[in-house]
Amino acid sequence: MTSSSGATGPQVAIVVGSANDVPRLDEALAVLDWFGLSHEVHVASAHRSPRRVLELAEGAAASGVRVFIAGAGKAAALPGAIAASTTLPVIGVPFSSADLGGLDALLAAVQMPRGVPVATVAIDGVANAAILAAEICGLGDADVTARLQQFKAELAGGADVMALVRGTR
Ligand code: AIR
Repeated sequence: MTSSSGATGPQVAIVVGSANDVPRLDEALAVLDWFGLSHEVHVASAHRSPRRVLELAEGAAASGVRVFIAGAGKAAALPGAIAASTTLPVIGVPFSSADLGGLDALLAAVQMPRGVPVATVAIDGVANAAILAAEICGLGDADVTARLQQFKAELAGGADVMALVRGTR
């Protein structure tokens, strides 16, 4: 997918730690589509495929990516590993798991050392991650800003976020 700037990369690069995480992204993809933001999903693990993570992080800005969404469960080093190697903002999504309910991933994503921030959303908060990505992209894009204004007005009018973006209300 190409970005509106004509660069080769998407506006939003999404990275998850396992192919098993991909189905969790459903709400995020629907939100990004509603905002008209191009996106790509990559599977790369900070522990299993660290070189791939580095490659994605280092190559993104030059390809036109504006923001990362990085989701992982358990010992979720992925958002921080990406943030370590890019100047782009990174939104972390801690995924829940059966053992510790996602608290492990939440703490791993949110407790970043000074100097390497990750904007961490709630456990499994993929829709908010996508909305935050739209807000970041909207800083330099009047079309996205207009869509955000519409979005806020719909929320104030009582709209359900996912019903709104899926066009089912
Ligand atoms: N994970 C993968 N590499 C490092 C981490 N923390 C995470 C994945 C997934 C969980 O471990 O993001 O949520 C379990 O992965 P899997 O592939 O065993 O199902």
